[in-house]
Amino acid sequence: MHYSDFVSRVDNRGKLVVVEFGRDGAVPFEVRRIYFIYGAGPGVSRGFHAHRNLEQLAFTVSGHCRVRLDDGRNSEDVWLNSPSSGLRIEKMVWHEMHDFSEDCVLMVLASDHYDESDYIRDYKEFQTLADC
Ligand code: T46
Repeated sequence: MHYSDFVSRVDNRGKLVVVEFGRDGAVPFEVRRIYFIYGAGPGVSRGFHAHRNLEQLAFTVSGHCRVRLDDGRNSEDVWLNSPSSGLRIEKMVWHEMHDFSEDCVLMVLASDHYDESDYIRDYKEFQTLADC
């Protein structure tokens, strides 16, 4: 499991989280796209795919959700619940997002532009390509 911790400035006015690209190593790739997922709410699940080449870093700006990561051999569930800690979603890792809180805003930094051909949305195909 790979997390990137962002610099967090805390004082009596609240918290300020800094994500600086290409400086502190917290984002281990060049960011070419940012997207947000929100309004998912309880009972909704998303994802269910792997990426052939895309590298991503996901964190919750607010709320929480559970992410299942599966490399074809092992799977692990982790909770995303902090704006100051990003979860690395590496290429060729099957991922699913579950248990969104109603206030969840999931922000994802991605290493490339949107390209549907980069998605593997069939689990059996993923397992074959992951050489399991
Ligand atoms: C991922 C997880 C964490 C676009 O047109 N542009 C975009 O940049 C993205 C991300 C999506 N879309 C379109 C494709 C679909 O028609 O938006 C629609 C919903 O996308 P999708 O069903 O793939 O959403 P999720 O939540 O299942 O997956 C998303 C990302 O697509 C994916 O790359 O890793 O979040």
